[in-house]
Amino acid sequence: MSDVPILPLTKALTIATSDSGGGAGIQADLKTFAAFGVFGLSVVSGVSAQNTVAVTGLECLSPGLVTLQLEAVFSDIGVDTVKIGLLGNPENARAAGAFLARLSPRPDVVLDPVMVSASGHAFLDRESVEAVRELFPLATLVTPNIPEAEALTGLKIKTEDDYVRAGEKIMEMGAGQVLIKGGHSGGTKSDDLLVGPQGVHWFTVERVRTRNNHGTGCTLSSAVAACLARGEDLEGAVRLAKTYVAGAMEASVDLGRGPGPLNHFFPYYVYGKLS
Ligand code: PXL
Repeated sequence: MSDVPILPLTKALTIATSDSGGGAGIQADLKTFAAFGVFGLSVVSGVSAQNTVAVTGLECLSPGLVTLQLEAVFSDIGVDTVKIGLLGNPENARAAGAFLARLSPRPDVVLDPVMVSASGHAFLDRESVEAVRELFPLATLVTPNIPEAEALTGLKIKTEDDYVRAGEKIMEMGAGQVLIKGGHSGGTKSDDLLVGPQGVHWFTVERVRTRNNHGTGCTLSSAVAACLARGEDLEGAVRLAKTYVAGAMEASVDLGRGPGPLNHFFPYYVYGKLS
């Protein structure tokens, strides 16, 4: 008998955009699902031309094709959890929202309100941000970083109270729970705040000193979705996801001239020179 592990079959779906550089977007999401032993499904909303330095192009697929992909996946295969990443335009956000709103029962949805790439490219105009905000009532968890939470709420986030107020404001927009990610805060720790109906919970990990942060947000939200698919509760899923992202950053890859990608498979191998 082989000693390959046998896992219960769980399925996570990402609705997001392709990153030709392989570090963020759909590619990061599918790698993350695979690292957690969750079968990954993908509905592609758009295709970006990018590397570690810049985003040089982004085209969205039609909302009709987004809906057809969703129908194909849900009608035959089924989905335990959904992660929503960059949808790219209001039409595709509305198509995804309309489809998910009709599902009963609806799987848990982890929504990463992606606005800016690690290389500094602004992905969404005002109308697209508004369309993403309209998806919040469908989301079990929304995972903004500090600049995204500030853009969504109009608040400045500096103190612990600011985190709480921003999380509560995003819950008022309909999100089930909110994880404000402190990665942009500076300091030696990377503190995230989970705000939910039961109160707040801080998660702290030691900040990983690397400039390779391309795709960290995508990876965190996908890891939460994967852990939920495997039956973790939300707090447990966030804790495991944060530990996973820290490990993947420790093992990150010096690829390209800008911020490189994570090593999503660090539990299985790292890259280096053979001695
Ligand atoms: O990490 C945010 C993100 C999401 N989706 C795509 C991206 C990025 C960041 O670069 O490229 C396609």
